[in-house]
Amino acid sequence: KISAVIFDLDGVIVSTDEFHYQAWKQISDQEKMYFNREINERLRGVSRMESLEIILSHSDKNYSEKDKQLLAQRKNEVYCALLNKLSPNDILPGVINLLLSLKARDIKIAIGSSSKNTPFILEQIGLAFSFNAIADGNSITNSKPDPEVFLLAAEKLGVAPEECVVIEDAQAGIDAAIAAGMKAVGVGTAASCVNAQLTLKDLSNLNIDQLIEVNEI
Ligand code: B16
Ligand code: MG
Repeated sequence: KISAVIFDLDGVIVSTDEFHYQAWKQISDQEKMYFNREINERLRGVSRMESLEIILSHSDKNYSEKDKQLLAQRKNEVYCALLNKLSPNDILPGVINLLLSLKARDIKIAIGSSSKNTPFILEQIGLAFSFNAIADGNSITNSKPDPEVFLLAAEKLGVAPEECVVIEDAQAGIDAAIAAGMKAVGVGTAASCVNAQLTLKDLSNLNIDQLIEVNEI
């Protein structure tokens, strides 16, 4: 039985992943740190500070804890300025249709995101009041691949983890879903992920019967 679908935010509902790349690239260039799109792929679903540590592992720079906090803060300022441009037009293909058909079938919907900017992003794209529960980077201590964010979403919904399907674009997120005892659908770049029960380019062709099948695997 499927009672809920938990959506990742960045890379599933909206392509803020490109803004993350641009913001980290700007900070890396200013700091003369090495950064490219390949490293950026490893930041998907990972928290802000852990993302910075991954970038720093490719550089010979040494920063104090306080300097790292300042770098992460600067990155977030650049990122939030980019988020100002977001609008409902940026919602990815298939998302609205899927949300509406889940609601029509009385299947609950939640957000499970590592991002501390989740409330701002949802407001920008006009979906602030669309979900039954929101679990995000502000309410967890361990980020993906730890299952905490998805378990919190299920708890807030009052639904058992095994009755939830997670939709994710990141390997870390798919691992988190499996660790939570849930099923996972991979979209976008995660579509090459072997652990997901179903992989898709985007959500435009996903129907609820497919999700029910995923949950029965
Ligand atoms: P913030 P998701 C994640 O969101 C992003 O994929 C990841 O790249 C980012 O570092 C993380 O949120 C933290 O974001 O700096 O806004 O708190 O994919 O879990 O929705
Ligand atoms: Mg994501």
